[in-house]
This record gives sequence, C-alpha cells and structure tokens, in this order.
Amino acid sequence: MAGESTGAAAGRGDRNRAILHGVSLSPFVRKVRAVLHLKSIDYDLVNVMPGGMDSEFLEKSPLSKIPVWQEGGWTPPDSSAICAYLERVKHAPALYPSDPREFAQALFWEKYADTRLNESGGGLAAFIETMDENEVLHALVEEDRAAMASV
Ligand SMILES: N[C@@H](CCC(=O)N[C@@H](CS)C(=O)NCC(=O)O)C(=O)O
Repeated sequence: MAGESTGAAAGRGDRNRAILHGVSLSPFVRKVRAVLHLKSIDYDLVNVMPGGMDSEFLEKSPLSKIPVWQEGGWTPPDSSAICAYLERVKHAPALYPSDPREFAQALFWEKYADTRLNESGGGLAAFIETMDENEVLHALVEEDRAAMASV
C-alpha cells in the first residue's frame, strides 16, 4: 500500500522505504502503482506534478518526466523500466508472460498503450471506463480519496 507525502516530508520518512515520485493523474504513474498494488510492494508516494519539477527531481529524471522510482540513492525513471525492474525483484504474481514470444507481444502492447493510445486520449478514456469495474484501479482510487481527505 502507498503512503502519501509531499517532497519535503519524504526526507523525514523511513529511508529504507521505496518512493514513487509522481501524481496519480498520470497514466504512467498509475501503471506503476497498479503493478506495486498487485505485487503487494510497500512504498511512499511523493507528489510531483509534471509542471512543478524542482532541480533535485530533474537530476533523477533526465527527460523531465514522472514517474521516478527511488530506493535510497538509486532513482530509475520511466514507467516501463520501473515495471520491468519490479517484475524481476518480485516475480509473483507474474505480470508479463514467461513465453518469449508472448513476452515480446506484451511489450508491444505496453508500448502501444504508452504511446499511440495515450496520445489519442484513449488511455485516459479506457481508465475512466474501467475505473469502477477494475478491482486494482478501484483500490488506487480509494487510496487517493483517503489521502485527499486527510489533506
Ligand atoms: N515514457 C515515460 C513517459 C512519462 C510521461 O510522459 N509522463 C508525463 C506525465 S503523464 C510527464 O511527466 N510529462 C512532463 C513533461 O513532458 O514535461 C514513462 O513511461 O514513464
């Protein structure tokens, strides 16, 4: 489950706990959060808005994009890189197929969703349509609501 904190508060938290930098409005952040949820990996969510990146964050994200994952001083950017890493460090439940050809196809569909579908606004539409039906996304929305209620 995600803890919620601001950038400033994050430095005071448990330094062993991983951090996801970004905001849930981003489909790329949501993709990583869905993987974290399905794999039951604990982390803190540090809110970074696309237009509000400070120099400290930009050092972690050379392409000026969210999300960025952080474990101590190790800060890989890019949702696909982060998801591939998480799949390797916590294999179960497996979210990518083990069959090499099916794996290649899954990577293509991930890229398709991240590029063409996202650019056309379809990613967001698909997200909104499935929001109430999809257990994982529903859990993330409930977490966001709870976090916002406490602000
Ligand atoms: N390929 C990147 C794309 C991430 C991305 O485009 N994030 C957007 C937010 S949805 C962003 O940070 N945009 C800020 C900008 O382009 O300045 C990934 O998968 O993480």
